[in-house]
Amino acid sequence: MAKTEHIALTEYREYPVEEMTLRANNFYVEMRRRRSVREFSNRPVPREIIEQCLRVAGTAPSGANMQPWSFIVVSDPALKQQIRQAAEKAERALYERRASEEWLHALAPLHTDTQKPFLETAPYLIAVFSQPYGLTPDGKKKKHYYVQESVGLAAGMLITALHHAGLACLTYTPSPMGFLKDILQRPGNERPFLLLVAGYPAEDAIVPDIRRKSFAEIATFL
Ligand code: IYR
Repeated sequence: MAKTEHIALTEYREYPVEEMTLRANNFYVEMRRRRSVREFSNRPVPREIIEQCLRVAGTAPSGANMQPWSFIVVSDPALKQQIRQAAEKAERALYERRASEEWLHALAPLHTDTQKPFLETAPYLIAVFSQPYGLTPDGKKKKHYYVQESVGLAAGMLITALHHAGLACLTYTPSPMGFLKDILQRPGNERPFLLLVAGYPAEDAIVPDIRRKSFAEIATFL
């Protein structure tokens, strides 16, 4: 077994506690403004911004450092149209047949329905794929570990990076979403994980008046 060299942790930065407190507070204030948006502007967004946000996602921790993700950025109108048509077909099956009453009830505050115009309006659809296994240069399968967790972490960092840059996004998971693999012609070792819709919000965008859980509800110190 080849041993990996270890190197000094030169990039870590410690801040004085006061500064650390300020940074933590400021970041919370920044992040709590994030909302999932379903109404997008068609204003163009420079590709470099999306590229940098994807670089951030690529810094996520992953099981055994396998980095079991790939990000396919779709801006081509014809592809976006195909994705919208396939997604709306899946949504019709969901809303009209597959979803339980309980599920539909949970969704009611969001006012979602089978129509997904944002899939064509937003400048970017970022399809996130997971890779349950990788392929070595000689074509052998290499197992990946904690794939869902790893890709979830990368997706969270991508959402954070997009928000931090000043863009809006929507975590969109049509079900089933195998069509993404076909339309985007992904290899056999990739599974669609989620579709992130990114761009500027529409000028008149509205969001549901919903609340986040209180701190006491989500955190316990022992
Ligand atoms: N995919 C459907 C339904 C939906 C499901 C969940 I879970 C949501 O948080 C929101 C919507 C849709 O997008 O309409």
